[in-house]
Amino acid sequence: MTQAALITGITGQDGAYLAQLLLQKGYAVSGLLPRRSSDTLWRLRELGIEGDVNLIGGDVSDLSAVLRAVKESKAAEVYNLAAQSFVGTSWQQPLLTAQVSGVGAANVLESIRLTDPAIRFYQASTSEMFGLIQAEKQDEKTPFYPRSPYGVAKLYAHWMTINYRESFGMHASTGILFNHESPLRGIEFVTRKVTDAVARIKHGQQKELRLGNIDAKRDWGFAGDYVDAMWRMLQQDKGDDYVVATGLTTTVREMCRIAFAHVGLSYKDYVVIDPQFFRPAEVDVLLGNPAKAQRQLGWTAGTSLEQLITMMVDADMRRVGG
Ligand code: NAP
Ligand code: G4F
Repeated sequence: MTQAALITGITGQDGAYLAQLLLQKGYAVSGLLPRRSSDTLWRLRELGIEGDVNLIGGDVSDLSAVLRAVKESKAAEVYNLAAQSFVGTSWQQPLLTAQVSGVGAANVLESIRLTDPAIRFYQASTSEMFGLIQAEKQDEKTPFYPRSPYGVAKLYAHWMTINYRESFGMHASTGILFNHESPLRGIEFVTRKVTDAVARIKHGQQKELRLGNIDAKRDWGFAGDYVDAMWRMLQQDKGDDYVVATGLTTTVREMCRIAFAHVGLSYKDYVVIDPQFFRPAEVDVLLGNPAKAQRQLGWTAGTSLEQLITMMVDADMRRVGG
C-alpha cells in the first residue's frame, strides 16, 4: 500500500527537498500551503515536482486547518517544517514567530492526537536553541540557552514534542538540525546572500556586499543530506531526539572567501561591514556532535562546505547569467 506523508512548510528549502525524497521513495506527498498573494512554488518547480504533490490550503497557526490537512492527507508520517525561520526577523515579529514556529507545532501535535496518535511526527528543531553555547560541541544532552525570539519559540515546540511523546506515547521525534544550505536557500540567509552577490558582482550587476558579523561561526551542511536524516528518524522503532550536523565549524568570513575565490575574486575587495546587519544578541559559534545520528540512524553529512558553497555559486551564476 502507498505510504502517505504530510509536510508543513513544503514550499521552503527543506520542504521541497523532503518532498522530492519522499516521492522518490514512493510516498503520496501532501503539503500544507498557507495563503500568499505571490507565487511561493518556485522551489517545487525547480525540482520538477510541483505537479506531483497534493497541496492543501491552510496555515499552521490555525488548528482547524491543520486538523483538516492531517485527516485529508491520510498521512502516516507528518513532518512539521513550517516556521518563520529567519532569526533576524524574529526580533521585529516576536509574537508572529511564537505563533507560527512555536504554537504551530502544538497545533500539529494536537491534530495528530485527535486524529490518530499512531501517526509518526517529526519536529524541525534547531541548533539556534543552543544559542549561548554551554558546551564546546553541542549534542542531545547539552543545555539550551536561546538568544533570539525564534530560538525561544522553537524551544517551546521542541519540549512540546517531547512532552507528547512522554504523555501520549506518540512516535514523535525532534531533529536538532545545525545550519543547512543549498541553491534553494532563501536569499535573506547569509550563505545565499553571499553566493547571489558573488554572481551579481561577477556579472557587473552589483558593486559591493554589505554584511554584519562575519566572525560568527556556523556548522554548515547541505540541505539535501539533512532531509534524509528526518526520514530516517521516522523509520525507527520509537521517537527520539537527534543532533544533525557536520561536526565542523567555519566563520562567515571564510565562507565568503570560498565563494568569491570560486569565481576568481577576493572577498576583501567587495565585503563592507554594515551595522544594520548586526543582531541584538548574537550566537557567536555553533558546532554540533552528530555521533548519535551516525550511530542510530546510520546518517553522515556527505557534502563539504567547499562543495556546498561552490554548488550554490554555480547555481546563482546560472540564474544571474540568465
Ligand atoms: P524556510 O525555507 O524558511 O521554509 C519555511 C516554510 O514554512 C515555508 O514553506 C513557509 O511558507 C512555511 N510557513 C511559514 N509560515 C507559515 C504558516 N504560518 N503556515 C504554514 N506554513 C508556513 O525554512 P527551511 O530552511 O526550509 O527550514 C525548515 C524548518 O527547519 C523550519 O522550521 C526551520 O525553522 C527549521 N530549521 C532550519 C534550519 C536551516 O539551517 N535551514 C536549521 C534548523 C532548523 P512561505 O514561504 O509561504 O512563508
Ligand atoms: O544565515 P543566518 O541568517 O542563519 P542563522 O541565524 O544561523 O539561522 C539559520 O540557522 C538556524 C540553525 O542554527 C536555523 F534554525 C534558522 O532557521 C536559520 O536557518 O546567519 C548566520 C550568521 C549569523 O551569525 C549572522 O549574524 O551569519 C551572520 N551574518 C553576518 N552578516 C549575517 C549577515 N546573516 C545574515 N542573514 N545576513 C547578513 O548580512
